[in-house]
Amino acid sequence: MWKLSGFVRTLKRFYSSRTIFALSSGQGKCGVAVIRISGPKSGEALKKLTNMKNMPEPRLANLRSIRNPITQEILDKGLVLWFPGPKSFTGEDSFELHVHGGLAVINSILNALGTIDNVRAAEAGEFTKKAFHNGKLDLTEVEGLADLLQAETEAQRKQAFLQTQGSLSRFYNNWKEILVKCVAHIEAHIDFDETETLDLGILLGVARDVKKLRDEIENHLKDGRKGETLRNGVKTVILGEPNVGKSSLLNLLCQRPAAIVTPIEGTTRDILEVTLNIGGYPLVLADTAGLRLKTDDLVEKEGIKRALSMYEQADLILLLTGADKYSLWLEKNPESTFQDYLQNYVESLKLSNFLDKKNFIVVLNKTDLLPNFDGEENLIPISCKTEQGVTNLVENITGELKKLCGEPSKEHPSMNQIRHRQNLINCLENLDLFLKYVGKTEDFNGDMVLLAEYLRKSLKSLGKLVGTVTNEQLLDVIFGDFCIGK
Ligand SMILES: Nc1nc2c(ncn2[C@@H]2O[C@H](COP(=O)(O)OP(=O)(O)O)[C@@H](O)[C@H]2O)c(=O)[nH]1
Ligand SMILES: [Mg+2]
Repeated sequence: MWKLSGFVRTLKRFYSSRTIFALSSGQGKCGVAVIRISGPKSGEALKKLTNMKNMPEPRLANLRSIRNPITQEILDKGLVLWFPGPKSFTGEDSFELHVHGGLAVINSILNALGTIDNVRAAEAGEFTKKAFHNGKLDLTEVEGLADLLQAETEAQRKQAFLQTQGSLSRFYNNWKEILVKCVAHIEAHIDFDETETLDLGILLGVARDVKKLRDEIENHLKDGRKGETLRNGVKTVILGEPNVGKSSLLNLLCQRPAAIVTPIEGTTRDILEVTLNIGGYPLVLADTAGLRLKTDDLVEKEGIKRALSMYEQADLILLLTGADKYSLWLEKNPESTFQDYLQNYVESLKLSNFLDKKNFIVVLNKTDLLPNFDGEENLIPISCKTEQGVTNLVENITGELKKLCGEPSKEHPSMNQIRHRQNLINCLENLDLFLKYVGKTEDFNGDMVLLAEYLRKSLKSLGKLVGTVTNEQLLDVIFGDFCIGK
């Protein structure tokens, strides 16, 4: 055990010994650029760049000339902000320069910083890595920060922001504390109770806590689909027979002619994907080849195969049909309902078990061709041509997205990465092994050492989740997601 903490200490020393700098604002010309410096040499670097005798007041902006420390040439005039550790993002001494955002200005200042001994350019995510090693952020908060930088919609921003504020980490640390107590109770028993009879009361209490915890984790895992779906975007596929207006609908929803629309059947072959923001939720919308059974065209056949495979993977399905086709069918089958038509339609498209799927919206397009259409339950009438009904469709899609992604909240944060899922499943498995081994607690006479081992393994999974148990490979993956300067 202490070998590991020795390793962590070495790592910490390694990371905190370096002083790094980077452009933290975006690349390219801009009004103001922010350059960040962090590490033990920060104070010295600041003095060298500004010729200040004393350190400026912490966290207050100072307007200063910024110089090349060797030539003393003034490179720009800008704001200097001094953040002495530990009250800084990284937990170390650090400062920011807010300078003019021209490329030559930025380069001259980065070059000037590079002339200072033991100060070097940062790698991607290195500032955040320092913050992690200095205990400013745990691993789920680091991931939240990476997601916050990537977030494209309001709901994603909310989930990521809450995570940076410790919504998940509070959850997991609370579970960790419960488990630590359970382990302590069992281990105390092993240490002191070798000869005496087992205190069943203690074991009963621990088993009860473990049972409650495993149920909570199981619930959290179920709910986690929502967080994952929100983080990755809701995979949505438009399906239907050829020429019902699938590509027209995609174009309408993304407000640009992304897909080719023609009256020729079989126009769309490849899957065409666009990412949209609908009601603050991320929608990854796929247009597909029209489903028809009889085609000799090899390319179209492959397109249909791909459409059917999207059908299997999608979170949400928009099933499209045409008002012209529906009215023809009504003429032939005057007694039937839309439900009958739908049944027949999905069978003819070979969409197996469609009506058993939970998340689909049936859309009747081209209602402009059917002026007397009264509407039906469970179907959204639209016309891509006149745009009638599209607002209603978007509202319905938003409703589905809310169901699929949930509404991020501090009280019920959702796990949202495979890494979270794996560690929680490992934790759950060991808790279940514990409970199985305890069996009927009233007549337990098994091995306490083994029990403690199961709990310790679950605890280790939670440790991996928040980052108290870690390895460099995993950290490289997580911090590799950041850009330089963060
Ligand atoms: N009248 C009418 N025609 C439409 C409507 N939506 C699409 N179309 C036409 O139907 C044809 C097929 O459209 P397209 O989007 O390519 O269908 P897809 O094969 O399902 O992708 C094109 O000629 C479109 O202009 C609509 O709402 N009303
Ligand atoms: Mg098409």
